[in-house]
Amino acid sequence: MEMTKTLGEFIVERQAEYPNASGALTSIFSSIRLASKVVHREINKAGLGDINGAAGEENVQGEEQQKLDIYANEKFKSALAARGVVCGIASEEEDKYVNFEGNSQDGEYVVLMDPLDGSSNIDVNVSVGTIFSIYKRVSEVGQPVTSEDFLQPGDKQVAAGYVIYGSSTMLVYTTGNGVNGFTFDPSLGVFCLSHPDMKTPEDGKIYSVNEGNYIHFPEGVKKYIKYCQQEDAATNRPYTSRYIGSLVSDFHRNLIKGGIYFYPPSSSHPSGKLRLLYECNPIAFLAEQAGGSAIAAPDQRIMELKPTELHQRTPFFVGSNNMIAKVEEFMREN
Ligand code: P6P
Repeated sequence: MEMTKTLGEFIVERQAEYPNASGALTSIFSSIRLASKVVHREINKAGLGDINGAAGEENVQGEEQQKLDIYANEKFKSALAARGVVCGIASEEEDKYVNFEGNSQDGEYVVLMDPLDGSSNIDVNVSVGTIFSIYKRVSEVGQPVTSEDFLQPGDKQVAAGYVIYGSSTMLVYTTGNGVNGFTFDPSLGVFCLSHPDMKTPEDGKIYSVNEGNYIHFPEGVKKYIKYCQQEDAATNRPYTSRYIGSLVSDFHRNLIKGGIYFYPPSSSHPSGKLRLLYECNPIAFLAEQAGGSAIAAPDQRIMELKPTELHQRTPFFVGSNNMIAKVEEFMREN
């Protein structure tokens, strides 16, 4: 049986897609791949207790015990700082953006990430993910990064992706030329191409939303949810409700099967809950590259939003085109 292509081989082969990045993106993906393997290993031991202790406890070696999301943040941050092509990062786990000293100041890229999204699910053994977004810096090479490097609209992303630590660990990414998925083979220690050229169905039967917030949703969103629940064979309704509480997991399933994930504005979260820069923009890039859509409101593409704050939140609707169009219709009418 022919060996499938590894992530490393695939990236080098496709390097021509991003000629102006020379080997930089290859190097960045190598860092992400390495950190993903380390986090995969720790997550798969998490159930053994001493790994996912809260920050501040001491483990058996007397080291400061770290929560897994802080652990993941440190692993991705150090892997990205090590190669001199990334000049700084922003992370859900860091209040401010982080400038990388030394020769990294000559780096031309910044990376924004949620190192372990959905980490509260770790303790109950539900799959979680890492989300990353890569931009070319806009500040002067050789100087410290500035906030402008991070506050770029999603349309300026040069690459984005996620790692899902589920029944298997997968890395799914795009550089703007389609979406490809790689499954980690722990026996070989490599990510192998398992989902080439991923495309999401135009339509779907799955809707993913926390219906516990229903009473706080805008009228149009409430009406869309009721639409999903109505009986209508011609339009495959009622749809199926699937909500894991882990964005990467819900999005990954819907990407493959078709569906819509939404975290609307509500009275408790007027701007929604999800973070624009390192959750919604990268997921939106992947969705659009796979033939789907991602909006914050009717006729408002996520990737056109001009960020003003590093950790700003946004309402988020992402998934199959026809389902996004339908929820837009309900929101326009109400
Ligand atoms: P709620 C996890 O905390 C997260 O950021 C996403 O991964 C997930 O989809 C969402 O929040 C869950 O939020 O309010 O429904 O528990």
